[in-house]
Amino acid sequence: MTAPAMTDGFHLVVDALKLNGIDTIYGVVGIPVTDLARLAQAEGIRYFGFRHEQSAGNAAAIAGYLTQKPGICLTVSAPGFMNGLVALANATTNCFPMILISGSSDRAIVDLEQGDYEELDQMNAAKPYAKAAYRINRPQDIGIGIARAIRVAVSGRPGGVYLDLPAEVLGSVLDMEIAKKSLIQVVDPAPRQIPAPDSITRAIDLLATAQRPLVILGKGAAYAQADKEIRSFIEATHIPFLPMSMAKGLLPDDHPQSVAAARSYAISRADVVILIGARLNWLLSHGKGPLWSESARFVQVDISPTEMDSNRPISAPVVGDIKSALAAFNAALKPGQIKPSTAWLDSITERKQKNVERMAARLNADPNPMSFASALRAIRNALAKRPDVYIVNEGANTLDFARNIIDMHEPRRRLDSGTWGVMGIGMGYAIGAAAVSGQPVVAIEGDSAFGFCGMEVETICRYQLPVVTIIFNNNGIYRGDVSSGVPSPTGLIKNARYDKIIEAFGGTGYHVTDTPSIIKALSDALEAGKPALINAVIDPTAGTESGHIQGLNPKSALVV
Ligand code: ADP
Ligand code: TPW
Ligand code: MG
Repeated sequence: MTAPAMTDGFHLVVDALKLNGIDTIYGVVGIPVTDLARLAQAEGIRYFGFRHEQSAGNAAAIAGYLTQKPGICLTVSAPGFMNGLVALANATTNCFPMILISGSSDRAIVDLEQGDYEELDQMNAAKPYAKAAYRINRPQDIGIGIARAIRVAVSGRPGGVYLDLPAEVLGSVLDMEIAKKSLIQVVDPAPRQIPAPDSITRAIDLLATAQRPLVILGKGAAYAQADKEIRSFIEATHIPFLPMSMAKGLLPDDHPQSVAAARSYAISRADVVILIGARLNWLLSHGKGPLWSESARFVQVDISPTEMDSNRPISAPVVGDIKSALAAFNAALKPGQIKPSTAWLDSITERKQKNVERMAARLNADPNPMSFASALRAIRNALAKRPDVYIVNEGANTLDFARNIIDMHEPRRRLDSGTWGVMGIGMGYAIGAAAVSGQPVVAIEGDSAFGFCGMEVETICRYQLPVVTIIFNNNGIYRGDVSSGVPSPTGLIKNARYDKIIEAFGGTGYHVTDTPSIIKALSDALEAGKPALINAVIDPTAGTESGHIQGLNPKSALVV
């Protein structure tokens, strides 16, 4: 009799991922996952090795956002896992589907705190920061563990899932026949969630009473890939729309119904607001005054039932997935049933014009050194014919100005600091976006923001990704140091040459001090389609403390 064919935990993890269509892993290797990454690569899964787990996790998260499939991040035990945990928590906060798979040390030793190599109770550490955290304790459970992780990550409100893989499980062997039967190919892991028909009627009835309706599109709407349904609802009803930062491009920013240029005017005067995949969190002032009117009433379309009434009463909750919900709206709408008043539409047009004219002076100025606005105008011009380019953006002033100045024309092309306003997502998001799309990426980075993830420039060069990083170099967090002497808490080194960093890895560096040079550098870099970094010198006095959210700094009653 011949011995039964055997397999092991390493093979089962790779088989389970492949069976579920997962084709890419972002990670940092070491004990006990090095062979797992090697095997995955040998079996045809793309592996991107990073310099820090946080960036690997950010790449996985944004890949999840762009593809509706969970992005996979692979880390080693304890410190590697902890480095990845920030990205997992950020993914959960932003509703991006990802799975952090981490190797872990010997359970028996970890649980008695006997001091193993890289000892940590990782599953319990991950729990508060993830949508779910699981541990696979036996090789025959690898299939079900991965199936559960995938389903949790993408169903309902997407989020981050932690999956703990003890070293022992990876090395365990299992009879091939038993192993084969243990794998699961998930069927319809993010099923449509069709809203109740009466919730659609209630919402349309409320919108039909509105004189001054407003649509707010959030990144949940972008994630849902319901671009056609959303556009036809907005165009059929003529309701003005406001995109949240990452929803820009869902309809083009130059669409006549966009009210981005009259944001506070529209928000403060709207009588019925329909939120589509956007939460009434700090980014929308919690739906409260002084920005919002006390009498405004809300329709909210969201997959998460408990999002309703979280900040303000929602008169017409529509719980379901956005694609199904918008299709239901479109099917139920009668022509002319929802009709914004002409006075409302005219007043918005007028306000938009005024604001655009007011902005024009700042935008058209060409100061030396460059301001945020002048540098961004140059970038906007260089990108004018490239709607395919992904924009990654972080910083304070760099983020606020870029969000307003760089128009988006395609859905899901703008990726930024998001719900947490977190710094350090830039290079990870850029790599993830380039990896899943194969399209060029331009990362517009504050000099401080870049510092959180800058070493990933080596990763970009190693994989020859078409990523152009532009550093808005104002010598600091918000502003540069004005005096010399002891560096201030916000100051960074003066006149740093970030362009030299990429040259160390064979990429192309540009050092630019005026707007024609930015346009040329960016156009050349995009044309080349190779890794490049543009060090753009910005007036160190141009920024403001905390950018547009200065008011969130606590103020002491003692300070006048
Ligand atoms: P923004 O920051 O752009 O305002 P948020 O991240 O606050 O957006 O809100 C996104 C919302 O979208 C979340 O409440 C989430 O539950 C919801 N969401 C995500 N995917 C879907 C979907 N497919 N259908 C419906 N709602 C979704
Ligand atoms: C993980 C706090 C918010 S914005 C910012 C920091 C450090 C950097 C702003 O400077 P930058 O941009 O990038 O040079 P600019 O154009 O204004 O000069 N740690 C984390 N996240 C956040 N948000 C911070 C710190 C912060
Ligand atoms: Mg700065």
